[in-house]
Amino acid sequence: MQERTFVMLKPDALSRGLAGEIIARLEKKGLKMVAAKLLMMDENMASKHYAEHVGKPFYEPLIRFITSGPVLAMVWEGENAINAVRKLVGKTDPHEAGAGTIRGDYSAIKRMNLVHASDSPESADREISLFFDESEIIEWKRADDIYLHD
Ligand code: FUP
Repeated sequence: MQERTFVMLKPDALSRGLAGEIIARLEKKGLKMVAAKLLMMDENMASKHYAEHVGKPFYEPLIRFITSGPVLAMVWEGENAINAVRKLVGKTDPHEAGAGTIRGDYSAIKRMNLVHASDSPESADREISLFFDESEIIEWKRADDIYLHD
């Protein structure tokens, strides 16, 4: 099933020069970037994005981190895109994330784990609309489209 998911490269990904590497992994999987925006998140936006974590012990440091530098917000589309990207990204804690996953291969601590990816269709809808207007999402075809879905 064709799905859209929200993916965000966090300030550590940009600062560490890993944006291209992470994007390449999603591209090679056959997913298609349909929207992208480089921005600084302010506290208001960060608190909306991480609303489910308000009050948890890691919340304040998380907000400080996510507002500390530019993030690259994106929408990716493809077969089972939500689950596919979560698998490529790996578990939240880099010690548990498998080798071969983005977090498993490149991150060292839980808070600075390089990338956010929606965990359900409901989160994807909510997160996409927090960052993008529908008019900013581009419909286009990859040249290899015929190999990427039935
Ligand atoms: P994930 O869905 O894998 O991004 O993880 P969560 O939604 O559970 O957590 C959101 C972010 O909060 C994580 F990416 C990193 C941060 N976090 C911590 O810093 N410490 C924790 O114990 C859990 C999450």
